[in-house]
Amino acid sequence: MAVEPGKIRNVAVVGHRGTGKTSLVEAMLFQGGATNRLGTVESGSTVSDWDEDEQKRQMSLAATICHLDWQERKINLIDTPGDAGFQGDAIAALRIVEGALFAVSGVMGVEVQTSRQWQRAEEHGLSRVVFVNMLDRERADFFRALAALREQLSDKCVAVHVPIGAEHELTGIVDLLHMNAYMDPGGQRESGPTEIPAEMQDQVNEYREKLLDAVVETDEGLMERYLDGQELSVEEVAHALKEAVTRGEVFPVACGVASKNLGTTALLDLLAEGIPSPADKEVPISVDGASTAAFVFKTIADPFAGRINVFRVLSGTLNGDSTLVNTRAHSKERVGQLLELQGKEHQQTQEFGPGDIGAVAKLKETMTGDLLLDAEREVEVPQLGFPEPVMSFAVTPKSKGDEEKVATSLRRLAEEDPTLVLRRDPQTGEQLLSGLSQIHVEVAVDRLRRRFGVDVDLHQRRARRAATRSRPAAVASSATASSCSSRSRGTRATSSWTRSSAASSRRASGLRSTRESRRRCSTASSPERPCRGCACCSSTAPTTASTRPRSRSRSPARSRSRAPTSRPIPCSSSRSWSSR
Ligand SMILES: Nc1nc2c(ncn2[C@@H]2O[C@H](COP(=O)(O)OP(=O)(O)OP(=O)(O)O)[C@@H](O)[C@H]2O)c(=O)[nH]1
Ligand SMILES: [Mg+2]
Repeated sequence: MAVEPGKIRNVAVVGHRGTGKTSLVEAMLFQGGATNRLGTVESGSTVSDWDEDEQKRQMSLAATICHLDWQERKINLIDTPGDAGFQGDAIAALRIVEGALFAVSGVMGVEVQTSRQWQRAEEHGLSRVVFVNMLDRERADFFRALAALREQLSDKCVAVHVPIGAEHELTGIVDLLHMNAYMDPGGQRESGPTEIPAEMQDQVNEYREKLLDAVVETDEGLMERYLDGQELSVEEVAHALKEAVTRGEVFPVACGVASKNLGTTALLDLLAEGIPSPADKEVPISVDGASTAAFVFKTIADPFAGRINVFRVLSGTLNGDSTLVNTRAHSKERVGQLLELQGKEHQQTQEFGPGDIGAVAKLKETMTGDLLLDAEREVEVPQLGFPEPVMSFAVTPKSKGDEEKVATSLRRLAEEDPTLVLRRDPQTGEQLLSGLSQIHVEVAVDRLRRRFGVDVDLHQRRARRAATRSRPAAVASSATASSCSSRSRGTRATSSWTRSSAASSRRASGLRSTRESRRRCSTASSPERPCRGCACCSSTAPTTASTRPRSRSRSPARSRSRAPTSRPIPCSSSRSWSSR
């Protein structure tokens, strides 16, 4: 039986790297009874970080879909990676949910990715809840974090919980909405609510008043009664809060300690009561006229099960054993068995109703970003707006004859992660792998070996012999070789690396000198006023980031990714790339 849309809550768990998103999802699954023990990131036992690479690096590298039942609602949680190199999955997740749960460190407060994702959630009009985590850590301060949220994200951020104690002396939290307290369960299941400690009464009253002020401001009827001095019931306030959260007029701020499962009950109550269901909010991607429509926001390349597509049902009910049309490929897709995901576990199911999140294996052509409809229709396929890759490396197989296998496996990985781009350089003939960061590309190489049994080496790209202005030799030769770490700093570092390596490759290959080429060239008069691309100059000109002709069609991000050189990568660890 499909779950009614009014009983579904779709929540993307987002935030800066290492703020405890995976631990928080783990705690919610545990508290909701979906699991029997509280796994930890350190021991690699969480539901979300099930991938070997994630466990090895102790960070999420891809979105994981989980679900639990709470207050007779089905809460779909999408745990997303916080690292900027893996932001593709967070971007896609934010596109298909009604609500975003922001994990924020109680020590660090608002960080770069927090602000970026907040901005994205704002663009999509998502309801937002914040969880200030890690309050047991030294220098953690809930009230400082709250002030930073109000100052840097929105002054509509308002506390719905406050901590009891601080740092190592944190003993629980107070739920200001229901006016009760939860004590630290020390990693066990949280037990029922208890009385608010008497010594906290003044502080609790102060923050409860701030909460009521924020809520009644969004509801005129309630405001009048509040100003008349009438007592408002918990249900009334909760209802008004939910309406305000749905409309984006209040952003509730919860708190706790994910790794100890403190604050999870109150958070789950808040998600169930505060985040709107698919029935209460406009569908994130509307498809006119389709009775059944689903949007694929994630593709998993499983070496055994093949391609698994994860979708959000936009309208209608998706049944197993049915046929749908892929609007991009204009092809029919036979839907076989439907799957409900819980981390890496798949459970077979018959159907998914409107608003629900599910998965399907073995579709022929469907990938991330595709729309599946009941019948062929002219519709605009929504764009997810993934960032362009900023780093490119040449990949070569360790074993001769593996070229085709490498290309096929990399294509499978790129299907799974659209921010990973594979292409062949038409000039050098090299197979290039581009990603959002060095670690992004490293992880892809690790996955090639582990999932597909292919070992590859990564190299800097060879110099391209593009038609460019020549560069004064003095500049090129004076550049010093840069290190791997300086390259990773960005555009400027990449340019200096490019200059030095292009110059050295020119020397090494015995190319004609700039003087010689000028003699043959009728257009260039001096190195300071170089030729703009005749054949003789282009063959001698070092191809640098600063001298490369600008292509209008190319985005700045793509331009930055070009770092031509023939050197092997001076990797920070100097270990073989393929042995990691
Ligand atoms: N002391 C303390 N540690 C925590 C808490 N929550 C998480 N941690 C630890 O913080 C580290 C990062 O936690 P994760 O759950 O992996 O954080 P994340 O946000 O999922 O990280 P990414 O997926 O890499 O963005 C792990 O070592 C956790 O055990 C907490 O409330 N208190
Ligand atoms: Mg994580």
